[in-house]
Amino acid sequence: MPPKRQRDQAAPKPTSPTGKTELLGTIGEDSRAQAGEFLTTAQGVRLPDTDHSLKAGRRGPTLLEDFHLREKITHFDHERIPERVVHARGAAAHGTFVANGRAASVTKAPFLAEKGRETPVFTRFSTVLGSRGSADTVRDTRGFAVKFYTAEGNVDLVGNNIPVFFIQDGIKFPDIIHAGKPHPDREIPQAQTAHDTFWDFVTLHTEATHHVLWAMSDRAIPRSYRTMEGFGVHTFRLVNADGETALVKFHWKPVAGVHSLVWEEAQITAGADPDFHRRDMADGIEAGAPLEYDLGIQVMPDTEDETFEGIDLLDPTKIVPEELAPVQIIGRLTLDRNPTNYFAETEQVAFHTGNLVPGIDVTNDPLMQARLFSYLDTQLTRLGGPNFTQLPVNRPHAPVNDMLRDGMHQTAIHQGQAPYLPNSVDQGLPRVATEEEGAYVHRPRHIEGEAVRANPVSFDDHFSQATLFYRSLSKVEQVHVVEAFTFELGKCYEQAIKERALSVLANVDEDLCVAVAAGLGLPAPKGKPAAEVVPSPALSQIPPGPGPITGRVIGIFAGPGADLGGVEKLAGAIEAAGAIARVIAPTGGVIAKGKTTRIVERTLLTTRSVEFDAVVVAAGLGAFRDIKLTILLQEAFRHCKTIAAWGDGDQVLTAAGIDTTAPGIVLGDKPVKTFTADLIKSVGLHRVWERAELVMSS
Ligand code: HDD
Repeated sequence: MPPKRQRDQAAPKPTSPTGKTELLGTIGEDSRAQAGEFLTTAQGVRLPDTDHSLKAGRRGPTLLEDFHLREKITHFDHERIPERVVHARGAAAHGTFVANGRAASVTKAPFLAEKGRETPVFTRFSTVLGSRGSADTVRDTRGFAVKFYTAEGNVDLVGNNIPVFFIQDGIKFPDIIHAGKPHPDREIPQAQTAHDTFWDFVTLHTEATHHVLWAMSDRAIPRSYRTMEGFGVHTFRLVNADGETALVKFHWKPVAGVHSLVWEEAQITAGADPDFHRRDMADGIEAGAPLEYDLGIQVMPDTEDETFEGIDLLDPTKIVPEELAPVQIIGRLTLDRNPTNYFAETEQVAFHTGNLVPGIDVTNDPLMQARLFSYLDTQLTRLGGPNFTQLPVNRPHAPVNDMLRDGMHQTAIHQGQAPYLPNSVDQGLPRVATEEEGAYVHRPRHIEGEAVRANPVSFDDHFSQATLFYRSLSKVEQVHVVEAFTFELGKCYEQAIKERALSVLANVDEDLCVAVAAGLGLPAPKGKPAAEVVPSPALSQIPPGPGPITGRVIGIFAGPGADLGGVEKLAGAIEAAGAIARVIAPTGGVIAKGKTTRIVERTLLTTRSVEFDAVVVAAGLGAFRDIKLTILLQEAFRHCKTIAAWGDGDQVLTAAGIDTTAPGIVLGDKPVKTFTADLIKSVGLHRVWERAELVMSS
């Protein structure tokens, strides 16, 4: 019997022209890309050969007459479009949002308000700074952009995994991005903030401090998209059926919990598997483990001064602590379908913060206001003209009846003779709707004031919430922040920038400043950090107890002579818990013992510890020694991952220098129920943080 195919090894479904028409995403007949059995030109003419150009004799020059050669090369020459100016590196998935009805009191938007309403979505995750081909696991803010194809029109919630932003006014967006992108002379470093220009800007421009603290925390190196929070960042204004308004902040809460990599792991992964996050998402979905998030809202009264508990709700560098305004869950997002074609969907999807439906309105947050201009504008360059809303992935599921005509890449064949209103030629149609008929009617609001280039005075507080964030973290998370600052500033060349950064940190927290200064070998300046803050426990991501292990990857080291029955049993238990079991062996192929066989999915040469959330050594390999296995186990130990072994597998651990009495080491005679339960529980805690001090001082 052939060995059974492992779940994560499922081959991608064929998308090539094999005679069947492949439709793009959820889109209709007219978006057919490939059809028929034969290879053809773009004009549909069948081709006899696509490997040889038409030449004057076998050794002769190529003829201009060769229409197939010219078409093939010309099309290839124009395959690329400009990458996004920010968030160029991304991966996406299709799914569904289901509302639970609890938002009905604050919004009339049916996709949020109606219990049980299902809305198709397309979600793209991204890093901000790196180019399209950069690594996934760099230290950076992550984009979390969701397109809801609602029955009333498309809504885009274009958020990040960090709830605040570097700047309070969108006019400074080019400045922060120019500072964060690689230096313009040599175009290095790629996809990271550990360089002079970034730190130059954020230390001269202290409103960035709060976001910088988040960026130096574990939040900026998520374990996966599955374990990442998302935030709408700005305060939105929701409008209910009675016309009442509320000020609201959006949160995506991952069902799998909020978890991160550790820094060394993130760095190794950037080399060993630059596609780590996109692979993890695609493999998880393919293995039947969809990504799930609850959508929550913090609801604040829409008062004249637009503040809540002293927090200016128009300031995007501020959060509202969850303890002051609890996050109320209003629905669930499930991402369960991989895109069919990366370019057509993930690359061409165009988000826009101004894509809204009745029931959701914007506020005067000056960052949000600038974004309302930028997103539509950028697509004109990126997607080559004004008709990108006709691309299958951008097309609304609601009926579209606009008066927009012609332009580059027009693919619609518009009917009628009067693309203007009022008209009589087309019987006055289409007509405008009333609010009752679903029109987006902007709420009348009183606006008055002098034209000034200035901020509200409350925007001047740049440090108190940075202090709140740092002091709300657990000890181990604080150590990670200290290490991140020390690493990043240690990569700067300019002494003055490091010193300025320390003077900023002195205003955040004295201990933080002293620890970073010590790492840099510089004196710690004195500042004026907030004396007392009430910590917000919700800001720490250490889980209070074991969570689900859906989509986690557990490596089982086996090989010739291993207890294969045990491997099968353990793999079954891991998969039953929603995780992925991968067998690692010294060489590839199939391991067989008696009638049991198992495909080797990774060899010691093709893998690295960073691929796994936990590593288990099977019985039967007690005498096995290999430096690559030693490194794998030591890295897993250092990164505070669960390590397990049964039978004589513990000898392999000891030989690798692993202290088998340390926390998070699961040992047993056989992979029986208690063994697997302990393993799953330990992985559910994400990391064995009790081990942190041990590995930090080793
Ligand atoms: Fe932005 C892309 C999120 C501020 C201008 N932004 C972009 C994407 C995300 C965000 C997730 C990628 C969307 C995708 O996957 O295609 N941006 C944010 C958040 C911000 C923010 C959460 C602050 C709260 N952005 C921001 C400002 C400006 C822009 C202040 C300009 C004034 N953002 C853009 C852009 C991009 C973009 C240039 C590049 C590609 C695109 O829009 O489609 O328009």
